[in-house]
Amino acid sequence: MPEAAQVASLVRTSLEACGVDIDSLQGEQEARSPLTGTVLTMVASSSFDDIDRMIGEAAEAFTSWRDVPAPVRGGLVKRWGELLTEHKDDLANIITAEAGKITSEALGEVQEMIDICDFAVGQSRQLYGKTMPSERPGHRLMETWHPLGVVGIISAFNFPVAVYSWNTALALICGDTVIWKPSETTVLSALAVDALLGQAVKDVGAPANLHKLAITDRVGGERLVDDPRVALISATGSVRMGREVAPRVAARFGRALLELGGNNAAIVAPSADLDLALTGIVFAAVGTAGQRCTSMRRLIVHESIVTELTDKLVAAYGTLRIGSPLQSENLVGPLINQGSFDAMQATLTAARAQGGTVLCGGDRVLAAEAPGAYYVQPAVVRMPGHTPVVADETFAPLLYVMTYRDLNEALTLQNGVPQGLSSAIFTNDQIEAERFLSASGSDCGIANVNIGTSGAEIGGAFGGEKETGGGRESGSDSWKNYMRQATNTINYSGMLPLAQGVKFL
Ligand code: UN1
Repeated sequence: MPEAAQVASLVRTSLEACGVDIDSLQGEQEARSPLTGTVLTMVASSSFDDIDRMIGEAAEAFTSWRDVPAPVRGGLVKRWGELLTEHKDDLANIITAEAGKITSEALGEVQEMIDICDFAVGQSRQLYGKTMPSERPGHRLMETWHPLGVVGIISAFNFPVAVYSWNTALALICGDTVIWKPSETTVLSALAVDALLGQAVKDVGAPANLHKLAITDRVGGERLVDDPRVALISATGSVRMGREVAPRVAARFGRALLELGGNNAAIVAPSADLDLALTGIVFAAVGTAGQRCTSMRRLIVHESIVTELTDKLVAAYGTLRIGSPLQSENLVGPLINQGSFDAMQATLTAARAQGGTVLCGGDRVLAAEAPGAYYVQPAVVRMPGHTPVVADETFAPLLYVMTYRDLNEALTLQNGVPQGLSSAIFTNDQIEAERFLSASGSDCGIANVNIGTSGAEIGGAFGGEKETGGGRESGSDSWKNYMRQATNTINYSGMLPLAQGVKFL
């Protein structure tokens, strides 16, 4: 286990390298490391007046940024991507220390940011609108996409910077300005990334107020959510949070883009390559200590192979090294805090009470070495079916195993939860794979074949249905969320024919 002072010093060096003023790190809010459970530093939080001022300044900056040509706006994001590349290791250190991700996954998170910057730079030359044939002679009909306004981004601890960057890179090339409320648990990662964006803004001479960082709690977040000057709220987090945010934004006719909980399942069919499936399952269920929105939580296995697969799973779980995520041999870092550990324990108790059998894992480890940290053994629990506990998302490395007889039953189980983010099938039967991807197959926003549920690339749209909130972020045409669409009809006929054949005057 690393010493608390060692982690704090790594973080300070990395923050400084990213351009954060170390002397300014004081205030009333604690920044903790889940590696040790100790305080890394104190930080200042934004007052309600600060947040109000930030919204005003970002709204003002929008009035000039929206007129900058989109490919020139792309130049800012290009520079940001260069700085993220240069500081990839520094940022990964901070993410590891603050979110507990193993180094490889922390580097992967920064790579996702670099990738979305590349994507957004290309997109800045492709904000296409359609032209349509007009029904009237001498008329042209077309659509134009315009910048939207101030975008408020609320992000979660588990991807402290990547999901924010999907939103920000696209919002910036779309001509919007941004206010970011990061998770209270990962403010240092936010400070570093915001400092690099600030540097990029300076380097290309963009308006300084086009990005703002609001370090605040839920109540401060509500100020952002309720303010009519914020055109779009893009929020990532729990279903509970989404239930509060969505109606508040709707009440003022703002736009909301929600990426909420998942309860992601994989179906394993009899024809599956079990070794390939095993690797996909273990990464999806255990990666980021089961704390991804896309983490695999349910395994729906054909009854003919369940014993073979669970034996392999238990053996593979037995080889997983749990410990400091700074050491490359470890694959499982800590849970974010005691609350997560308690929630996992309560869920395990409920699962047992509902007929579940714990096949492996679930216990706390390394408590003597790191008394303030919560390292756990990832758990596999055999369930008799979809009992109530299976319907809830528990943000921990906890995988339920259930069985099925025919694919219809498997699909009913797969779709039989309130959430609809990610899903997968492991099969070598093409008919099954196509059925899974069809309209009557998986009801999730992400449906994969022979790949686990997590680890999506940025090029596709990311998000899900039902309680996951319906939003789509990142690739494909998600950029449209950050723009407003105008329909233009231009009359060059010299006459004024009315649509639908209406005669008037
Ligand atoms: C999240 O957990 O909120 O697909 C985002 C993945 C990552 C993003 C996860 N690319 O697992």
